[in-house]
Amino acid sequence: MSTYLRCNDVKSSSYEEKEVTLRGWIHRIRKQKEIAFVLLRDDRGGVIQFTIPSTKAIDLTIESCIQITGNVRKDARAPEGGYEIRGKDLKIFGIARADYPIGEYQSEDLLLDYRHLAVRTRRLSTIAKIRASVLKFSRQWFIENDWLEINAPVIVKDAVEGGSSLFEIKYFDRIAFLSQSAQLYLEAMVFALGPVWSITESFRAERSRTVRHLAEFTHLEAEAPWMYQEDIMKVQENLVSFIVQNTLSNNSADFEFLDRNAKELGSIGPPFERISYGKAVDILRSKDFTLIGENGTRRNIEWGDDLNIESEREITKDCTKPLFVSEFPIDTKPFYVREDPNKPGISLSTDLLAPRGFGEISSGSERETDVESIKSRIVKQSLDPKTYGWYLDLRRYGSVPHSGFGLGIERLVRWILGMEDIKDVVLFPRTMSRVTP
Ligand code: AMO
Repeated sequence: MSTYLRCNDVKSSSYEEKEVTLRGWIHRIRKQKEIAFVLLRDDRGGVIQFTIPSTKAIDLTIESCIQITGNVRKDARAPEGGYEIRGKDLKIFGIARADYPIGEYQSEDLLLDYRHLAVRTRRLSTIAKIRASVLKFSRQWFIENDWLEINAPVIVKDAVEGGSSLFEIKYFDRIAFLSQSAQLYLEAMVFALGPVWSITESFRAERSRTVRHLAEFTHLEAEAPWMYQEDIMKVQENLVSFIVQNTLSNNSADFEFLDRNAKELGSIGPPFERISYGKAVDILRSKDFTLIGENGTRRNIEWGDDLNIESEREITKDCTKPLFVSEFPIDTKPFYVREDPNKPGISLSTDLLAPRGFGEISSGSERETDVESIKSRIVKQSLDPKTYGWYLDLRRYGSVPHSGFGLGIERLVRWILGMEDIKDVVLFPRTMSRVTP
């Protein structure tokens, strides 16, 4: 355990002229005849300049790992906060080879190839800190509201979100799949534990190369008994608002570093706006919004079409707050979604769209409780009802009205940071074309 100070700790008058010891890596180095100016980066991405006689700096290279002891001095010329350290003792833990592959200007592809090193850049480590806060405040919200955290298996036999995006794996002498969603297991647990939630990696073999699709993503999911559509919408708007507001105040320096103007986010709070799917389609039609049809020509969007990335962007581009879209046609939704008993053909489900064009971040619904309806929808969706025997048992033995949702952590962080490409907000992205490092 290190009890060493970090760079930002010592940038204050209380450390002026005091001796301190810091550990980290060489972020930048400029060797002059007598003195070397070194920017040290600590293990939380903070930086401070130290000086050292050039004779002691001969071996030092970018990314060498060192410990420096010296006196803190206030100097307006020092970069990153106006304090520097006059180095006295230097200890070297690991000299980096001189051919460190990441310089100041690099192509996106190279940065992805060297992601194991690029995670040391201040941009990526700052994003990772914000992501950590998003996870921390998610957990805090659930704890404060008395939801119980559970863990679901990732190796499964059943499709939750359709068969076409399943990753198949060899499981001893059988075939199994990587889970698309923990939902069915959360549903099983509401009978035993009431409101439950989980954070699990989910996997989707979607052949879509878009700025918001990953093959592996971090999935926050929640499920609760005796909750109906309106209740589960409230959970989502309260949770998202709590995460946004706490992350904003906890990480204000990080938002500043990333140049993210967070003013608009400051006003995010419940209630979120709501529109029906039908209204969304009407809005898109009134804007002459078109989709690419089967033969490659463009056609108007019609009732029954899915809302794709472009349509969600069009609907939310002028919004400042997240927006719920509800009342989707039941045929566009998976087998577990409940049909509105008062509106045949309409589902009791919602998608939560982030504003300013960022689109879907979460999806939720009331769950179908009738065993026969689920069975026939499973068949209709070309899935094998035999696989779902255990799931159908949940409806056979004390079925309970319940609702839940799934929220993509990367989609949420992408919106909070206003970043176009989802790959930027995950440390080691998995996409159709990338499975290393
Ligand atoms: P859905 O498939 O809409 O619903 O997923 C829920 C949320 O997960 C995120 N997400 C993704 N993020 C990155 N890359 C992907 N390929 C990807 N796919 C989905 C999105 C999305 O809103 N079981 C249901 C939810 C429920 O009803 O409980 C489900 O998984 O943010």
